[in-house]
Amino acid sequence: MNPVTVLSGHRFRVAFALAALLCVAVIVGGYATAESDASLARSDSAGADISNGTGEQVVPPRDNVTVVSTDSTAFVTDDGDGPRKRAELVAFAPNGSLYYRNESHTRYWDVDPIEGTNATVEYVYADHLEPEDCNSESVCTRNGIERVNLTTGNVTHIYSRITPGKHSTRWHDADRIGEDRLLVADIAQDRAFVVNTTSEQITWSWDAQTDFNTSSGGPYPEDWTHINDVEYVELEGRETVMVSVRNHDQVVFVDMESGLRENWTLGSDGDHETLYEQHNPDFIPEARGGPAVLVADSENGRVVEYQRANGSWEQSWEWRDQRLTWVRDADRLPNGHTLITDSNGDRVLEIDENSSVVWSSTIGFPYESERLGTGDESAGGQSAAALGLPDRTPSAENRSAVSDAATLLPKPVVNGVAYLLPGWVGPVESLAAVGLLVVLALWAVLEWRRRSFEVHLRWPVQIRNR
Ligand SMILES: [Ca+2]
Ligand SMILES: [Ca+2]
Ligand SMILES: [Ca+2]
Ligand SMILES: [Ca+2]
Repeated sequence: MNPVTVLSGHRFRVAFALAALLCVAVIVGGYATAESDASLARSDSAGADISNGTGEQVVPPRDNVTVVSTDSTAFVTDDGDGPRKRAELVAFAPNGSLYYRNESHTRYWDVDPIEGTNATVEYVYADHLEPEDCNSESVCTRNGIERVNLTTGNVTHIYSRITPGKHSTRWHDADRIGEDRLLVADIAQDRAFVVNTTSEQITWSWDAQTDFNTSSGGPYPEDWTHINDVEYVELEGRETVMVSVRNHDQVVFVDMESGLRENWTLGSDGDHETLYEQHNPDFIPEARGGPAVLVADSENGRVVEYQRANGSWEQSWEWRDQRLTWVRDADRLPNGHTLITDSNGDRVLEIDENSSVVWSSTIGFPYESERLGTGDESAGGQSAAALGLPDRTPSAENRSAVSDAATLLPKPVVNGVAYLLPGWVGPVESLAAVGLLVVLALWAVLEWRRRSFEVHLRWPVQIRNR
């Protein structure tokens, strides 16, 4: 077709303006709905009465204390008003009131109950520091592990180290494996290590470069492996560390003496059918119906479980609903329920053995959650195969055309946009935001081409007039 026909007149402008308006309408509609939804005004406890469980109810009641660490989308340590702007460590009492709250750190990550205590946990935090506190010309991050008695509020320092920069250098997980031994997922240096917290000496480590090429995974060195979780497991009687190598879409098993056990690796780089930039895999041993691994399969927007059968991993369970977006934790509880942390869905929920939701709380940008009294992560739970858990995926009639369209976009794009935008922005609003950007960009390009075409038409005239 002649470009003049395509570009002439204002018809294309009307079409672009309508498309842009439609996108804006979806975004505004999403905001208005969220504003009118009182539950989205947060269980986030700002201003709530903190009186160890005797204050007003902020989440639905549930047995035992539930501890939630939350992430933050603030890129600097400044204060913000939005629930996703501020990271916090919160605990809810069985009656749904606030049991504990602290927001003194920039970010909160993995939180673990301490064995033999009622309500004491250890958690990983990150503090963004200014150059003057870093002895450097650029910013840095203090990554640390602290212990808190949620009842008394007494906080104890366990261990911390400073890493340069802030993006992709913040440790996400540490697991206690002895009286003075911590196993750390060192995202900054692409390794897992064990540190003696008394001597502060590193007694064991595994560097991902031992087994992975730097051309694999994410961009090296800025965010190569994104090792975000470690777990000490006994595999066939041998001391083993299970490592979540997020940017390689895999969970690996490292024998603490002989190194990587390749035939146990779950997933492979770029095989997004199996895992897609996962978080927080939990190992369920043979004694509890495994070997199985329960994983928050983040970019795939699902919780998934794999069962070891005949020397390989086979999918044994899958759970997702319309809202689940960028899930980052799932714990199998001793009663067969699963506690799920829906990060971009701003929610922590519990599903029962029929895969039905039995408890759900709206919480701004949670990273991980623990139900006290049920053991660390999935330590007391059985495998999906042993429990016969039914899969749950949204049926076609429960899906909208817009959310189906959202699934066609690259998942990291949708989740990335949702990560950057406020809490009321879900997949639909993210799609509209991306659509708006595309429409405006295309419009600009066409306007520019049209203008250069007109200039091109005028040139011969100008030359003739010389
Ligand atoms: Ca941990
Ligand atoms: Ca862990
Ligand atoms: Ca877990
Ligand atoms: Ca957990």
